[in-house]
Amino acid sequence: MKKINVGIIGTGFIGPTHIEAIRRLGFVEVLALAETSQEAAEKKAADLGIPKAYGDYREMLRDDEIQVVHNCTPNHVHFEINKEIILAGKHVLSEKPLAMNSQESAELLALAKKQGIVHGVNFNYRQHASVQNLREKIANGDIGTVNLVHGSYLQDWLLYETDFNWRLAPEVGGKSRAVADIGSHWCDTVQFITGKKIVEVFADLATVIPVRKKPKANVATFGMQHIEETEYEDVPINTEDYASVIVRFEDGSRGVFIVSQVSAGRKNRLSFEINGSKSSVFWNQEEPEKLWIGHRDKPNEILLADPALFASAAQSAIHHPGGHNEGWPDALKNMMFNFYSFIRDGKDLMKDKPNFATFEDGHISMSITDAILESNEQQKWVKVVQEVF
Ligand code: SOE
Repeated sequence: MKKINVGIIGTGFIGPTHIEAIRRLGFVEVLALAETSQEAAEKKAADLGIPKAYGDYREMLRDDEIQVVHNCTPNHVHFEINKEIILAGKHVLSEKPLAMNSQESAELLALAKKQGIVHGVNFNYRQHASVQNLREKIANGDIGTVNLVHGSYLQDWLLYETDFNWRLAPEVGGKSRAVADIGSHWCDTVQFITGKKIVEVFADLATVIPVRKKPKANVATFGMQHIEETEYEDVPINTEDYASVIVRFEDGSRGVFIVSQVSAGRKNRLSFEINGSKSSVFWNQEEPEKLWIGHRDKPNEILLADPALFASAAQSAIHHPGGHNEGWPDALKNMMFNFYSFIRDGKDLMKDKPNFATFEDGHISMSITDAILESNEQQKWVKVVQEVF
């Protein structure tokens, strides 16, 4: 079988993780990458063992051998590049956020539908085996009616004033930082699991570190910089380190979450508890194999991920017998498998249901982020504009 050929734009923190996940599939080839200069592209291509290197992504979009393009660039260029990928007639897998606001994401969704290409957005946390299994459990009524959904997404890689990254600057990262960057994952994951949309929000955002010391050199996402080793300048920060958000779901059920990138010891802790009318569940991305199940009338349980104990619809998300741990890279591989098998099998997003997040989900996510920003500014409840084009 001829492999599906892929080109990757952007090779910072996330691009190489896409490449690794794709390589585990076997039926997809990373044929090319694009960087901001020919020199940088050639160096990365040599490091990562990729045949073609482009110093201009537009040239890569003209390469007829490439069928799918991944947009792994910084947020401020997502919109423009996604648009060009779609107009070039390639399938697209974009990093979130899809664009800088929901007007732009609506435009992308409409364009992607018009062009009839396959579009995906990398909401990878819904691809954890335990998350897929939990969705089935909830759909089967195992925990009863979902009444409450609460949790947080906490990180510590921006804890110190000397921590700096392009995500902090609104002109590059976007007007919202912690909410768009990680709150978006929380919302996508809980909406996926419960099957319910967030329709209204009330938000309080804060910039815990209002002035940061920006190193003269670039620092990669999750990169550490030690102040004594570098020159820096003081930079005022206008994007949020922290948010607390109260949410209402479409069926009237309630929830609340906080996001923070300044919580020492929390590396990438997306967690949620769901309280149903029969029982509760709790899951934490830092220990993705464990699902806590809480009862009122009998002892609580821990379900360790195991194919023998999973719902049949979640079997394809788990690849090893229980105790052979799967984690973040495996969830990303599941994302890639679901996206690429959809393309390989000639499926069509207008007819077939995908098991991955599409630009529709990316647009919903942008609408929630916009509503959160508006709520924070106006200190009132704001409805999420949910129309899908
Ligand atoms: C940085 O906060 C980041 O890399 C996010 O951008 C990702 O979406 C998340 O998966 C991990 O943290």
